[in-house]
Amino acid sequence: MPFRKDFLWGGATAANQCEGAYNEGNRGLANVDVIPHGKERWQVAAGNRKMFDFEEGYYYPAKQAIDMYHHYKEDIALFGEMGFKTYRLSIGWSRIFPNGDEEEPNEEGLKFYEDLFKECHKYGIEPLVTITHFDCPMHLITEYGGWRNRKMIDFYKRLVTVLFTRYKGLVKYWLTFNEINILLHGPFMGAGICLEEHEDRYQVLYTAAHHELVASAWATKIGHEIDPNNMIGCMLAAGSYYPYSCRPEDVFEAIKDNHMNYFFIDVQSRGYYPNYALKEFERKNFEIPFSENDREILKEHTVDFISFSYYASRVSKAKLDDVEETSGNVFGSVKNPYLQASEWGWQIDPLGLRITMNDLYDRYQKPLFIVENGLGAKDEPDENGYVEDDYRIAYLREHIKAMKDAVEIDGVDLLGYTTWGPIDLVSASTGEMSKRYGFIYVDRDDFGNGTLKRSKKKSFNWYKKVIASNGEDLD
Ligand code: BGP
Repeated sequence: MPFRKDFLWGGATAANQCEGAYNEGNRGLANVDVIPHGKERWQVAAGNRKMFDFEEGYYYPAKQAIDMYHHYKEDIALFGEMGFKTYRLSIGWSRIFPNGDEEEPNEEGLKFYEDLFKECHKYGIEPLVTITHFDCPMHLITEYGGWRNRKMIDFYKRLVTVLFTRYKGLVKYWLTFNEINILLHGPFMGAGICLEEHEDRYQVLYTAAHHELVASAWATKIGHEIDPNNMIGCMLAAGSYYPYSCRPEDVFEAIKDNHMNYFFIDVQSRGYYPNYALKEFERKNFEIPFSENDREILKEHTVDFISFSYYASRVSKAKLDDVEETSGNVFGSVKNPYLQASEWGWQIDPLGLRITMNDLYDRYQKPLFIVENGLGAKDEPDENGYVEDDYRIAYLREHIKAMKDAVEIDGVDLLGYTTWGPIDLVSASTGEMSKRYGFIYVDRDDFGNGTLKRSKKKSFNWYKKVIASNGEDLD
C-alpha cells in the first residue's frame, strides 16, 4: 500500500472564504473583508488600490461567504460522511483579537473554534489549522502598517500563544502562514500592505517577509513548548517552474524563478537565509532588519513538515518575445504549449505534482503535506442541486495517481492530502462563487443570491470511496 495507514485524507478551506458572519461574535474588521468582487479585486489584493473599508457600489463576498459560521455542524457532518481524516481550516485572526493589539482575546471567537474542533473530533476528523490564511485585523493595518512593522511579530506571538494553549489536545497539525510567498505578489492580501508612493517596493516587501519568517519561527518554538506533540509546518504556493526549452538561458531562468518561491521555505525549513538571496539583497542594498535573537530563533525553530498548494506547474523563459502568458494560482507564468487549461486558464498538469513533490522532498528531506489541490469549474446543478462533475473527478484522479507514484515509486514521505474547497466557497483570486471546487454544492451565486442549501455532487461518493480504500480505488 503506497500511503501510510494514518494518511490524512480530507479537504481545506479558509475562514474568509467560507465563514461569513463578518460582524458577529465580536469579530473585528479584517483586510480580507474589504477585498471586493469584480475587476478591482486584484488591484485591492495587490495593494495598488487602497480600500480600507467598505465602499458604496461594491459587493464584498467575504461578508457572508457560505455562512459556515452558522452551518459548520452540517458541513462537518458531510465531511464526516465522506470519511475525512482531516479538515484544514483557518482561524479568523480578528475573531480572536478583533483589533489585533489587545492584551486579552475575545472569548466568543475562541469558543467558536473550540466547538468546531470538538465537532470534528466527533467524526474522527483531525483538524489541520492554518493560523493565518491571508487575514489580518484591519486595525493592525491602519495603525501599524501591516507586516512592514516589526510589532506584528509580537501581536502574532500573542495570537499563537493563545491558540496553542487553548486548543492543546484538540489540534495537533498547524500551518503558520498560508502561501507565505503570496506576500510578494498580493501584499495587501498576504501581509496587509499597501505601498505608499515614496516607498521602495523591494525593501518593504522583504522587510515584511523577514517579519513573517521570524514570526513563523516563533510560532514553531512556542507551539513545541506548549505541546511537544504539535506538528508545525510552513505553506508554499508551489508548482515548479520548467524551462521553456533546453536552451541553457531558459534553464537558468527556471532556477531563478524557483529560487524566488523557495526563498521562504528555505528559511523556514533550513533556518537561515540562502546565499542566492543574500547576494541579491546586497545588489539591491537591502539589509535584513535582524534584531537581537532573530538568527537564533530562525535557526533553532525550523518547521516539522513542508505543506504546499499545487494547482499547476509554471514555465520560465529568458526572452519573453513570442510567448503567451497564462494565469495561475497567485501568479501566472509563460504558457506551456503541451498542457490543457481550466476555464480560468490554470494549466492542468498532474505529472507536475509528482515533479513538484520530488523537487521539494529532494530539497528539504522533510515530510510533505499537500494541503490544496483541485479544479475550479462552473457547475450546472439539476433541480435538486446534484452535479454530474466528471471533470472534477478526472482532475483529482489524475493528481492522486501522480502523488501515489511520487510516494510509491520515488519514495517521497507524504503525510496527507486535502483537496481545496471540499464545499463550494468564495474564490480567493476572483471573489466568485461560480468558480467551484466542492464535492458539496452550495446554492449561492456571485452576487450573494441563493438559499445556501448544501447538496452532494457526484464527486462526493467518489471521494468517499477513494478515502475508504486509502487511495486504491480511483474509478
Ligand atoms: C490558493 C489559496 C486559497 C484558494 C485557492 C484557489 O491561492 O490558498 O485560498 O482560494 O488558491 O484559488 P482560487 O480561489 O482563486 O480559485
